[in-house]
Amino acid sequence: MTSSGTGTTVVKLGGSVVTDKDRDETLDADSLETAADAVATALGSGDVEDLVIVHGGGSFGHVHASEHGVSTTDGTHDVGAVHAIHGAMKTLDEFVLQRLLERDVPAVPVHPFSVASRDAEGRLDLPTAPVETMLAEGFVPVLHGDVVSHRGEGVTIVSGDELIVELATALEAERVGLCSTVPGVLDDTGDVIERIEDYADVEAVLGTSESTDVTGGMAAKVQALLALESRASIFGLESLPAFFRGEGAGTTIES
Ligand code: IP8
Repeated sequence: MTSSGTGTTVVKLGGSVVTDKDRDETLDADSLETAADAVATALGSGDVEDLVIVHGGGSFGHVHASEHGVSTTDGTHDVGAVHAIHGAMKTLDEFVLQRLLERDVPAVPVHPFSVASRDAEGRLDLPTAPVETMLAEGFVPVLHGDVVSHRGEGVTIVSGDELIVELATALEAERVGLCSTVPGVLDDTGDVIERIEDYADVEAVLGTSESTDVTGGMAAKVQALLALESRASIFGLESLPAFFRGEGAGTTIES
């Protein structure tokens, strides 16, 4: 499912990287610029050819989702809530796209709310033909955590972590990365855990995120990446260039 020699790379820029998670609807402009620089360099050097970017919600989506009591399982039929959450994510997405376009990255938006849905059991259906065609035509699709129509629930939240799992599987991605504000998954002494093969080995040290995060913090991210067939990594922003070059970065997650 790729048009290039390096395979498809799927990377998520965590909401905690691109936003200030502790201040409502506030961008972390410096970090976003750094991430956008790394993307532009990776594409310019040929280290990465087919690239899909996903970004999280941070202080944009999560604040509204939690205000309206919406999670990945608890939905709402309140159309005002739908617009508040989706609108905040579109605003954040515009900032992300703008920074990429300024660096000549051919980034194009894909809003999951418009294409994805959940069935009554909560299973996500994300049609990926548009993303595949965008890649084949030389674009860099940019998706984001969003609201998603959910049979029997109205809308619920779809996290960027769920999206990277769906995309990585459907696109048979070579490299899957989750860029976070921490240098990897940390143990209880603050050291980066180099490799995780089984969730049970790290359950005790993961804890819960301190900021408002309706999709579950680091524990959910590790579980989502363990569900992948391919090798994934969680790393800090400083390791994003190394990840794009195909070098080891942060914590490798492979079951
Ligand atoms: O930050 C959640 O995406 P995440 C997006 O990847 C919303 O968990 C709308 C809360």
